[in-house]
Amino acid sequence: MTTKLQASICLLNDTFQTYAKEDGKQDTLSKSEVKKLLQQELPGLLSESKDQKVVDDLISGLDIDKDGEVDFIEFMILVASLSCAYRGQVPKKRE
Ligand SMILES: [Ca+2]
Repeated sequence: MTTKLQASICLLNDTFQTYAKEDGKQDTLSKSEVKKLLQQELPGLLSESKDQKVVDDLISGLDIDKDGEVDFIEFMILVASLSCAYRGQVPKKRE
């Protein structure tokens, strides 16, 4: 039997994989792949901002190590942040 949490983890992996593989590089999302993923899977996130610069900044912000791609860990940081925001919780700043 698969639990709901296990199914959720599989879905997160599948979602990342679906968009990451579009350009042939399976382990990372390019900027355009990130944009497509956000538009299709989190439509509210981008539609709230009509300002292209805000959208670009959001996508750039996901690329924490600034290598020009969003890897699975960077994607999961977005998912974790959104999950916390959904609960109305802001992660504590670590010293
Ligand atoms: Ca990166």
